[in-house]
Formats: sequence, C-alpha cells, structure tokens
Amino acid sequence: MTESSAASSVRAARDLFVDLTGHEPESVWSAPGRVNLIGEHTDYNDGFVLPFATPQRTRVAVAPRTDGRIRVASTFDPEPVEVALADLDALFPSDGAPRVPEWSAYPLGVAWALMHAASLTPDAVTGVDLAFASDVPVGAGLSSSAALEGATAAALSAAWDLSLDGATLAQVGRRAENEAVGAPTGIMDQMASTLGQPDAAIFLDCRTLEAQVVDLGFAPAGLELVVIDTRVKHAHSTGGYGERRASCEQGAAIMGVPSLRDVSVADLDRAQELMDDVTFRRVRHVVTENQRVLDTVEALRTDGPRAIGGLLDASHASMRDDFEISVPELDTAVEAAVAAGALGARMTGGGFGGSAIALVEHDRVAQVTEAVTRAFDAAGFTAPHIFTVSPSAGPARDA
Ligand code: GAF
Repeated sequence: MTESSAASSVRAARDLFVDLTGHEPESVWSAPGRVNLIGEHTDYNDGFVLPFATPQRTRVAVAPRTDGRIRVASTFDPEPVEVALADLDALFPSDGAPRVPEWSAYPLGVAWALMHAASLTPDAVTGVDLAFASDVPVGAGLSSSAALEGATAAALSAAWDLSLDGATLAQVGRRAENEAVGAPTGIMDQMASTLGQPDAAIFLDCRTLEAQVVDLGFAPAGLELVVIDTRVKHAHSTGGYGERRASCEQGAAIMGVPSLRDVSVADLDRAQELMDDVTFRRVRHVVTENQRVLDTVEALRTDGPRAIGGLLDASHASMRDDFEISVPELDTAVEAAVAAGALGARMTGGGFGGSAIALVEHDRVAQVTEAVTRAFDAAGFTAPHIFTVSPSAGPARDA
C-alpha cells in the first residue's frame, strides 16, 4: 500500500462527501480489513484466533448535521440513504429483517448499536453525514464489513464525543453485523480491525476477549505474507457459514459443554463415539484448530515466523477435509503456492470463496505469484488477484 493510494482513498471519501452535502467534511476516519493468520471458525466457539489488520482500509468523511438525521453514501453505491436517528430502533426490529437497503445496514446498524451501547437517546446526539470509500476488496474474505463497521464506529464515537476502547467498538460492530445485517458471525474480524497493530497479530481469546499483541517479524526474517484473492465471492449472511455454526453447537451439546472451547484434543476419541461422522469432523476441525493457534503463538514467540509453515498447511487441510469450507480455487492456490516454495499456505476467513494466504521468502514472491497464476489458468479459473500485505494499525483519524 503506497502513501498515494491511501491519500487517493481519503480524497475519494472527501469528494463524495462534498458531492453529497455541498460542504467540506469535518474529519476523515478509517479502519482496516483483516487477514486471519490462523484460527478459523473458532471465534464463535469461544476459542482462539490470531488475525492482523490489513493496510487496505475503509475511509469515511464525516460532519455533524443539526436535524437528528443520519445520511450514508458510498463510492460503491452513491445513492444515499437517509433516516432519522429516532427511527433506527424501528428499522432494526429484534424479530425481523432489517428495513434498509443492503449495504447501508452496516453503517446504520453501527449507529443503532452504538447508541444502545452508550445509552444515548436520539435527542442526546447530533445527526451526521457519512461518505465512504474503501480499498478493502469486497467478498475477498478480508473483512470489508469489519472495516466499514470499524470506520463508522470510530467516526461516530468521535462525533458523539464518546471515549470507547477498541474492544467496545468491536462489540458494537459485531452487534450491527449480527442483528442489523443478519450475518451470524463471531467477534474476530471486528477485534482485528479495531485492535490492529503494525507488524503484529492479535492473539485473542474469544471467550474472555483478552487480547495479546504477538510480534510477527515477517520482514526481519525476509518473509512476505502473500494474499491470493481467488475472486470467488462469498457471503456469511447465507448458507454454509450458519450451517457450520449449527453443527458446532450441536457437537458441544452432545459433549455436554457450553462450547467447543471446552473440548480438548484428548477428548476427540470420546467425541467420535458420541456423534455422527459429519458432526465429529466439524468438531475435530475446531478442536485441532484451537490447538494450532496456541502452537502458532508459541512457535512465533520461541522460534520466529519460519516455524509456522506446517501449522498453516495443517489448518488448510483441516478446513478442506473436516470443516469442508474450501473450494477448488482455494485448494489450487494453496497447493500451487506450496509447490512453488511457500513455507506454508491456507485459506483465510469464513471460506466458500475469498482468499488464501501464503508465507513466502521475499525472493520467491514472484515465483509463487507466477506459479499460482499458471495453475489458475490451467484449471480454467478466473485469474486471481495476488498481493503482499503487512500488518497494520487499527482505526485512525486521517484528516
Ligand atoms: C468470518 C466471520 F465473520 C468471523 O467471525 C469468523 O468466524 C471467520 O469467518 C471464520 O474464522 O470472517
């Protein structure tokens, strides 16, 4: 990510804001997307995750207005959506589908969840105009939604003079995603976005929300983290994600524990006797993935990033064979990257499309890129989008 592309994204948000309102914004805020290094589908099982924030960010130009209304617009869909803050409760009823157009449920849902989190009544806060621009690719498994939620939460928190920490902003974002948008996701993406640190990952215990910063040290070790966006779009508000979550809950109920966090690798033999094969394999993925997160953190702390390649590979195999959330494009990306010399590779995010990551020697990035591109071509897949990322900081005021 170059300085100028960050600047052009700030300018795009500002320009949209001026088109929308006819005046300059008061400030521009931003929040990052995320790459999950390891720990997939463990967050809603009260387990462990190790994500980091991307250099790609969503930016929002913002200024208050005097009439108690909130208006949102995005460069992706510049048709603005405007509602009264006093109507938000009715727009996001606890027993029904959101009553606002598609993407606007994210920022309007954050406003609604933030007002509840801070016990604010509509007459206690100012109205606001928000104009968004983003360079986080949508549907690529890099959590453009958490970036949108994080940027909105940071901007509104400043506009409404609230001093909320990153974990609270993340919980606001998650509530918006779960209840306003209707996607049954965990807390990982929002915590990665709001707690992001340069050159480090966030080791998060999703039960206690205790977060530790873990140095990654990719650059000093001569390594790059390569993202392979397969261009297979995914969504978590429909289908497979919810089904996997239900299987995990069923597995925990059969084991008689509150969540799969409470099942250890040593318990797996017993689990296999108690449940059907599919449920058992879903359980085995989560239980072994939790252990792989702990092993990855230990390896990073004691031996450095070169020691984690095998854990990344094992994570992918578990998602492909046991959790069954990979797709041929992700498997091809992982296999071609490893065959071309990556130290390890895995799909990242919720699955059913999106991106894979590969840990690669700096000198081999071109070789891996070429090999993956060739493999996609040979398989007749759409050409992937391949780029390197370095772990980045959480929400910030950019202007
Ligand atoms: C998606 C969800 F939003 C996260 O909460 C997490 O469950 C992830 O899929 C899978 O690890 O990104």
